[in-house]
Amino acid sequence: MKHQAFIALGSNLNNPQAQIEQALHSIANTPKIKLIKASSLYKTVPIGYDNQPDFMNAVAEIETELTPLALLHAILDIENQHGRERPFPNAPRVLDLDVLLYENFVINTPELTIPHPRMHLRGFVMLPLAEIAPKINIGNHGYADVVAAKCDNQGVSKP
Ligand code: PH2
Ligand code: MG
Ligand code: MG
Repeated sequence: MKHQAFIALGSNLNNPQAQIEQALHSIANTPKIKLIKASSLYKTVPIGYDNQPDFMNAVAEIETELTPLALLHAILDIENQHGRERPFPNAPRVLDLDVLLYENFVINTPELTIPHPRMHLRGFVMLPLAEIAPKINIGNHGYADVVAAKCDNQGVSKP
């Protein structure tokens, strides 16, 4: 069975644009994942922990035969291939890949929460998502384009 899912990509270390572009290739080359669409790259101000470089962010639509947990493990492998380290929460990173949505599944486990619990508040997620899937539903928050319009004033711009 093929499942539609959306992945958020973020980087603010070691040539963020190249990190995101390479990660999109890695996603496309992962068995049981087909890359359907990638958003533009967005330059974004850091949210949560301010004292770090600006980010590049994007969102990808995929089709996958992986379960949600297997998909999570596949993207964590890609993060690790890029040398991801986790010194503290919201620390600067070479690559962050998050599962945003997996069909309309609602999953609440210690390892994985879908829809991503903060996505509807984050311009750096919602603007790229609304670019490629304006009418996708964000859990019970409504359409991506409507949610994105509410969080557009967060230092998100095209580079
Ligand atoms: N990721 C975070 C926290 N803050 N800010 C921006 N602009 N972009 C991100 O990808 C990001 C963030 C946690 O994953
Ligand atoms: Mg994240
Ligand atoms: Mg993450």
